Amino acid sequence: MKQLMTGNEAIALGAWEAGVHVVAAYPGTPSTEVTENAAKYAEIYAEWAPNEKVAMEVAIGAAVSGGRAMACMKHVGVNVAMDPLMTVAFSGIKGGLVLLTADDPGMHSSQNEQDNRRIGRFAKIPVLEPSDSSECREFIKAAFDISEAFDTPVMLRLTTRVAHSQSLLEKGFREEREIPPYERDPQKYVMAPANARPRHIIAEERLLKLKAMSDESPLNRAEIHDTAIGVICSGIVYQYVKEALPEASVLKIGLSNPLPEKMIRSFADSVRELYVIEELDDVMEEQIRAMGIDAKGKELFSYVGEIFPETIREVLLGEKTASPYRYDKDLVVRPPVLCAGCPHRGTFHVLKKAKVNVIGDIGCYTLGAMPPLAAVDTTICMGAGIGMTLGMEKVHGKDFSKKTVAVIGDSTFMHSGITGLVDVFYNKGCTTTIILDNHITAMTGHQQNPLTGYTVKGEPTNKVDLEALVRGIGIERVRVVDPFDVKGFSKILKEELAAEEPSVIIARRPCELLLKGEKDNYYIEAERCLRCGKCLKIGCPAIEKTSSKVPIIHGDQCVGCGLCQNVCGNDGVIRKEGE
Ligand SMILES: Cc1ncc(C[n+]2csc(CCOP(=O)(O)OP(=O)(O)O)c2C)c(N)n1
Repeated sequence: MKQLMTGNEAIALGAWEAGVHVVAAYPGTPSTEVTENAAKYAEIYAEWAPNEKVAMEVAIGAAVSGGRAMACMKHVGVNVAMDPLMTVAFSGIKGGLVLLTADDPGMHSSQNEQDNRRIGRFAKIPVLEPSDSSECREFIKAAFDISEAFDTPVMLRLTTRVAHSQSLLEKGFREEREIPPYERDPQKYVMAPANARPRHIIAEERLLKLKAMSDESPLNRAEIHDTAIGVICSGIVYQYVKEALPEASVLKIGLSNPLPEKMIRSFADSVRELYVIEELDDVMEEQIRAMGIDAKGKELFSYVGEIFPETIREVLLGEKTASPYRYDKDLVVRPPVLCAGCPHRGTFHVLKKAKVNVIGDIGCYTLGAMPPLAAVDTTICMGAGIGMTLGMEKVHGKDFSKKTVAVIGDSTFMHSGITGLVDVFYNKGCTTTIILDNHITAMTGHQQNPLTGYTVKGEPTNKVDLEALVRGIGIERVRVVDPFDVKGFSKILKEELAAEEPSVIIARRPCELLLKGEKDNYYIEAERCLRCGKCLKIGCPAIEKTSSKVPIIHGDQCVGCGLCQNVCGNDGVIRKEGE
């Protein structure tokens, strides 16, 4: 029976059908659902690793010992996994190894946009780019086959639109694969210089063989129609080209590294005007021009953001059509906000009141940068905040640290915050780090992490003891606070900022969406309201400013967290009796 599936669901299905044994990942939009869906198959061992590097290493171990394995991550996750990736690209594997990268042109939910096809080329490994869900499922199988045939890790690159859009496909059967007994092969896998040098030569030779294969591969195909315009494209752009230019000839590239040179030459010869249309970087165009082929690309299309069918029609045919994807004129702008009842709101209220510099990190708490809280100074990448705070201290002195905090979520701390804290301790910083422990990886949709006590399959597991971990590093000043206890938190913050030693404050309260809190608990009494606007300054979406200056608490949104009552200067916020 045919069913609609997202690209991410289709990857999980294809991997299951391909007999994959291990899927290791760290969440990150738009890749997360691959692992969540893979975890539903009993035959697959799936895990959330603490970060992408570890996920990659788990997958490498599984593949080097003969299993089929996949590591999944968003584009920036590959930056974290690059170290093992660059060397396993030399050593090769035994069972198939696929690195799934989900890139995010347009930065729908990312801190940057980067074209990971470049990383595939840099690592000298094959890169496959499906253009819909059905291809996601077919390409993942092809990726495992190529991986084993050429003894190489393979990158499967999705973009947001392929990962999250749906198309029809039919579920097949799993091809069970026997796991061979483990065999030692230190010459291949101990990448000391003497062994790594010959492996580099092998990797270069492999690339030549892959190039020859690319020219024969059904993953690449020429669709010759009207030869006035010929377009070379890959991934989702193929769908856009078909929609925008149904008559044009198209060279659809499914295996984009290494490119099929012969195929490209013959396609170029058969069309009058040749265009290379690609989102983000000119990865194919650069190589095609280096072949001496005259093609137009980035002089017409941007290096920035997504390309749409309308863009293609406008650029190539001069037809201006309203893009259905640009909503700016028709819709009210709704900036992202922390949810009603979000524990992070309490933390940022306290930090704002204390007038401290907040060196932030990535998670829901990045939204503490939005007005009216506007409390966060920096957000660079996961885990960056603690090290950055130490760097600032080393430039501006200890007094600077006494009015500065690093703020990091529980999942992010486990991902890449621990080593920053080790640096603070080792190099005698006095930074105060606030770990926002909301018991979940909230931003990407509630994934488990090493502090939650559950696996990706929802099974109970070992739970890292956060306080013991921090103390184990050597931090002696460890305090736990409730982020909604404004007075208590403010007092502890003052004490820890004043300390000459490094300290950690754990702001602990579960994500409101885990609690599914009670509704409609509070209201504002006009007689007691000072009309001071303090309750509005916490930026709760349940509280609305009114013309009478007495704000209203919307019962359908209030979850009864009580933070507005804590910040009210005159007991004007009242809890409803009997609820
Ligand atoms: C290297 C990298 N991997 C993954 C992501 C996606 N991502 C952003 S923040 C985050 C974790 C947020 O969880 P946590 O730190 O617990 O904060 P919360 O959202 O729960 O407040 C993830 C997975 C990313 N931006 N960068």
